[in-house]
Amino acid sequence: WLSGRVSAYLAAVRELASGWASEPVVVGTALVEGGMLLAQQRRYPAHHAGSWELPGGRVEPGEGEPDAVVRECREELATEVVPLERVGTDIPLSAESGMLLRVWRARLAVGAHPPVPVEHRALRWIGLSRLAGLEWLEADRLLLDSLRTIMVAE
Ligand code: 9L3
Ligand code: MG
Repeated sequence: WLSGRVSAYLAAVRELASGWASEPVVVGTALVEGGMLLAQQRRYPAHHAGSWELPGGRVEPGEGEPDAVVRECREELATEVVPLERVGTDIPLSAESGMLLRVWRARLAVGAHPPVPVEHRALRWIGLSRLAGLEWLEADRLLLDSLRTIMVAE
């Protein structure tokens, strides 16, 4: 009886530890409509304020990346999106945090409301010609070539 309880306990500890070991992921959303990409301007923290990024945020424990994309777009844009596929490579957010940015291409769901800036300073639909001129967060800027590719393919 005792050894059964001990091994069940050890299995639970092992499962917890594997969750801790995995790298935290931040999802970004490449929402492209009619060849235009949606960018949003951060309000906080201070060192990011005024810079532009793809909508998104941290994946919660036990949450899938596409589900996180849908949830973040509901929270930040008050709209409904459909995640389609990954765009570009994993981008390390900073050496200390160990977080990775993983971007998903998405479309607005049929009948979805137009996105609005719920917690951000502004939203902007960006065409190819203005993509490079925007003041992107460093991590997002590294994805511009991949973003161009999906905008052209639209
Ligand atoms: N981040 C960078 N690029 C993005 C997103 C959505 C997030 N496109 C960075 C900024 C923050 C961290 O990831 O340091 C967590 O994002 P959030 O939860 O503040 O949106
Ligand atoms: Mg966010």
